[in-house]
Amino acid sequence: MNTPFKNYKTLVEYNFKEMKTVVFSDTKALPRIDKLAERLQKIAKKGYAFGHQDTTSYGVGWRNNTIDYRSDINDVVGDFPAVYGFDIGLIEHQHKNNLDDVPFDEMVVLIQKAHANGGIITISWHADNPVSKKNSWDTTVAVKHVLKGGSHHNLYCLWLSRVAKFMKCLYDVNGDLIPIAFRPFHEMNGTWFWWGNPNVSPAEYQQLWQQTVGLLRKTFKVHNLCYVYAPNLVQNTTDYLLNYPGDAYVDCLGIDLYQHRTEDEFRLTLQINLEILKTIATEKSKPFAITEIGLEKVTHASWWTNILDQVIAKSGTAWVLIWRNHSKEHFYAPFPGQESAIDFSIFKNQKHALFLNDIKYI
Ligand code: BMA
Repeated sequence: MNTPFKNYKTLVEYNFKEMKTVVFSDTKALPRIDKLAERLQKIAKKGYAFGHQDTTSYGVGWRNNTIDYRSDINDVVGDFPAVYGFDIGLIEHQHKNNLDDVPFDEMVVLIQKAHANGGIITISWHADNPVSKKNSWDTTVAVKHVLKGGSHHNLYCLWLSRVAKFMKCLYDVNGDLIPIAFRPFHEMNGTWFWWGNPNVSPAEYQQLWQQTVGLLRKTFKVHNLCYVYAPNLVQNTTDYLLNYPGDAYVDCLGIDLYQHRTEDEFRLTLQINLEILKTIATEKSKPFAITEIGLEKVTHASWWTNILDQVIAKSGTAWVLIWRNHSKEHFYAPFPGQESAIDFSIFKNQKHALFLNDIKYI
């Protein structure tokens, strides 16, 4: 193919010799959490773990019926994802279902099942705006009001206590808490969430993050979390670190980016963002991941091998999480018969693209 991107693989190759042993920031973290750090490091040496949001909750044309354990990914390639994304938006109100209508009690069972099978769990939180009580995309100024001393601080503590309660009920069959890669307040450099710039200053965002981690660890005694900081795509390392709350509060570096325009532009953006992540992660000795990615409706039949994998193979990324398969109008992963399904099978068979069976014993 006549493209200026043919050198991707050599450009992004990760030098593992530079990577020190990863230790997570919570000094009271359960042994399981340290195992997750080790695991992510081992995975990144072998390839990258493939993840999918809500993969077992629903897919195109079906919803979990609590009997059949299903995923569009498994329906297409006969193996499940290695990483399982869930979202706890609306847990703050003690709702029965999350913002995408997944019942929380069902989510707990699906998390337990994915963990028992050897999968890795990551959770995001599309929290409602604590001031307006509207959704995450309502940009009414809120962060300064939830910080200590603010008018909505107590309400925020209550909301966070409900997050803590959820995290602390995620037990496995042996009675051990399941390690969770928690990715709150993501895409904070975008304008669309109440916790995003410019609706919040970088200093306020950092305080929000530090306060959140502090409350979870000290007040609510949650020790099964690995904290993932995940901006939306950036231009350089300064941009990436603009809202960074500090090494003592972050365990893993993420990035969210979607293909909205041409393939060439997306490849380049992905390439640049991986270089940025790699530079910062090496310096900080933290694992890194592509925490959200996708091309809506996967309209490019060879997107998996020709675009995604071409850039991220051997990049050192611990995982890559494809966004959700809500319906035929809103999906990011193939389902049987979808136009990229054949390419997805080729992608799945690459040695470095790791699915559940490839990582379950790591
Ligand atoms: C967005 C969309 C929304 C969804 C939200 C949280 O990207 O998929 O439909 O509610 O994520 O999962």
